Amino acid sequence: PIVHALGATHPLALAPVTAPPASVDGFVREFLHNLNFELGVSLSASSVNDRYLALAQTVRDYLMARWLDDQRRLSEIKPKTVCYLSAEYLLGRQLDNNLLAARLTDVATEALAACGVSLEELREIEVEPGLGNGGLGRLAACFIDSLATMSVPSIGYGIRYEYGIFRQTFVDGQQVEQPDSWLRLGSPWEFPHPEAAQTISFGGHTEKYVDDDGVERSRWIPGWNVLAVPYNYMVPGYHNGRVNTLRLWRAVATSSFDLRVFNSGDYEEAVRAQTYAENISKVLYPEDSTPQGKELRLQQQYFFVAASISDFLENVLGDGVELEKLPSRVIFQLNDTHPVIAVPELMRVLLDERRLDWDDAWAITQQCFAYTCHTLLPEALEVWSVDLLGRLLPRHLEIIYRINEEFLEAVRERFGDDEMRIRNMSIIGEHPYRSVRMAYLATVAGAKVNGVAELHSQLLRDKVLPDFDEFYPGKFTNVTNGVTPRRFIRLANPDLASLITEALGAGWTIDLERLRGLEAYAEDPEFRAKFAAVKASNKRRLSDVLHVRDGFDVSEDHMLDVMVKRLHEYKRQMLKVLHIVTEYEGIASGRVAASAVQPRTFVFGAKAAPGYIMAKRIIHLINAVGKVVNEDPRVEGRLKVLFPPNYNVTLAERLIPAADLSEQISLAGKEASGTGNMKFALNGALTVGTDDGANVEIRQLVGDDNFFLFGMTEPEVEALWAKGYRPADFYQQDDDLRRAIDLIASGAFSDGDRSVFEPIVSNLLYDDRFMVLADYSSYIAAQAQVDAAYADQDAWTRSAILNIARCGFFSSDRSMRDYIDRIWHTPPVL
Ligand code: GL9
Repeated sequence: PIVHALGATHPLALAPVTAPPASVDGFVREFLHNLNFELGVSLSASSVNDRYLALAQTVRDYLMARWLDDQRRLSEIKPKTVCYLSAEYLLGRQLDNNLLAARLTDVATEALAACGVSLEELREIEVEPGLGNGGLGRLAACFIDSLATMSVPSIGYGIRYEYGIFRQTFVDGQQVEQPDSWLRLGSPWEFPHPEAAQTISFGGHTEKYVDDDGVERSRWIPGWNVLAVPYNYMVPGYHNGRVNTLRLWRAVATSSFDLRVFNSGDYEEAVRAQTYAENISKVLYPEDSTPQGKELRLQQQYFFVAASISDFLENVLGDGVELEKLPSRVIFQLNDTHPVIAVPELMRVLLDERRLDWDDAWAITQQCFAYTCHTLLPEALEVWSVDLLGRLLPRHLEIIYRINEEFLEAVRERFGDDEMRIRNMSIIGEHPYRSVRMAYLATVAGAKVNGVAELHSQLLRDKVLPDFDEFYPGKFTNVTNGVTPRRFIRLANPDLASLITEALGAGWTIDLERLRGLEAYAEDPEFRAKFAAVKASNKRRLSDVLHVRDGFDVSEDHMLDVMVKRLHEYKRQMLKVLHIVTEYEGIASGRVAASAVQPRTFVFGAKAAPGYIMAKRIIHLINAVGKVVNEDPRVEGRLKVLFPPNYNVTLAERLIPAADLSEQISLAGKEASGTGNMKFALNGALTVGTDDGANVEIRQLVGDDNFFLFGMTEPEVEALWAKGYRPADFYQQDDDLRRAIDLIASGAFSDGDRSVFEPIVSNLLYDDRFMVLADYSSYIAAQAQVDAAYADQDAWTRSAILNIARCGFFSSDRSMRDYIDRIWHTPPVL
């Protein structure tokens, strides 16, 4: 039993913590209690927000006994624990997921109805915590869901940003960012523990001293510090009663901060100093794969990993554990390079605080970390100038230097004085300025290094870190990404989920390979008809949402062609635009009859990093093309371009189930994996895609007949670069391409002003780093195949079902099994 005794004598204080009765009456009682006693309002006087908050608290109450029990049990069992270190968690709305996990959806619906309250209305007012930029942050959210569902001891560590990813609006078709004040109406899912704050230091200097044993050591005399306050979130497993923890840190000023460091006897200055400290967790950096090397960002990174390591060692590990045993108790998984400063931090703790000698500390550290790389773009690999790092974390810089010295020594021993190789492998880069290469540091320190799809992991070994692969045989591995079927099928597509359950029984939600069973149903006309009806109904549902949100309507008899992901040149939204302009130009010029065009609605969703000018121009162009195409009567409404602003997890959950066609059209070798690609396929959209990232594995699984492949392969891309890529040649040689680009250049989408999109046109013709023009003709041909295939609705539906049946591999549960088997060695603890 879960007893919290503390010398208590009252029987209730000795009794186990229990959940309220999971009946309609029990739920009503708990809900009204929370409304009255936690929110201080009567039902009749309550606002929708009050009711939402009371409902959230009620759901929490049902999960609480399990959460407390799991924490107590794990502190007794002391299993090896995964500490997932991630600067981002793109969680999406919590209410529905938690209701589902706790099997409370039906009870809650009925209980609320009995109170005259609509669950649907409460669902809709939840503001999603957008604490991530895109795929990488959403992956972290899928992983913690899977770990909880699989009963794996794990803690997610991250940052509680006060402002998440910005809210995107369009003004005259151009992106304008608004702050995301997601905490404004209350945050019922979090549990702050200010009393458990950690003090995190920065700045100052180091000094040498001789310790009591006569050993010369270094110590850090920091210049200032902040408090890291933990905010705990429940991470419930699906139908298994397990509740894991996500612990996000918030920066709060210490009292000594203003007193010791910044105080000039000036009250206003002291308050300003406080603001400085609290800035650390103020806002998520909206840069997607182009780190800007800003000091505040390094502060954020160190802030959360230092707090997390200290929390694990002091609060989770338990007393009396010999540090030599640390690797049998923890694996810190580094989600990209953002948390890599954790490596010298653990070394610092072991050396300076726990007084281990270097070799022991290093031996431990090397077993406690593993590193996941999420990119291949060279500009995305983080480097910190030695200047900045040394100013903010002087002791850590010393430690990094020593790690590098010993590493390069070992490289020399192995390969001889190959200075070229030494320079290439050094953790410290010299050009254009002295800097720390965080990916190299992670690779040297990590027990394992993994990429996120087969192709990506291969390219990582062959192209990005070949010397390291040679030096560390067996260190590199692959774990292909996955997505949680709970959120992205069961919750996002309830009608499809019911249809699958009807066919296969309920087990598929936690054993996604069972979707294979749908292969037989793909041949069943009755099942196909049901599937088509679900798709149609999802389109209507999407249309309702977009109508209310943006005034858009989606026609049921249009093919729904969706490209949703961050706006980045390598992802090639521009290629999609050229396809649309080509279709439009054909009609507008009279060469193609509108009636001959397969009706299609193109949907875009994409945020651009606020400083990424070209990405913002492309957003402007998409909106401009949309306006012209949608309003031109010659098109007869057969082509529609919709670009709902502020694409986020909530919108994804509506769009993906309605999609017919999934656009995954990055230049081969650039998209590490993609995860949207998996979500679409699992919801029965067919993919038009390049041989890139996890598209490769999707195509292998679903088969060429059920996938529209186009474009150069990665080796072909390399070969074209090597021979000298001249985009203008493609423009000259392809009439359709020339007409499309000329139409954009003519000002047709900018009220005749040729200057507006001129930078896009020039970039395509004379630079085109991501080879849009080289893949254009192949893409247009693939789209013609798409049109032809869509004309046979029944065959299309069959392909869609086969996509679902064959994509069970892409469950994040499978990704977790791979991490456990190949990297973590942390079995479930039931
Ligand atoms: C990314 C890759 O670009 C994606 O291909 C990959 O699927 C995800 C998850 O592994 O990681 N790396 C990266 O920096 N982002 C990714 O999506 N960017 C964002 O999260 C915005």
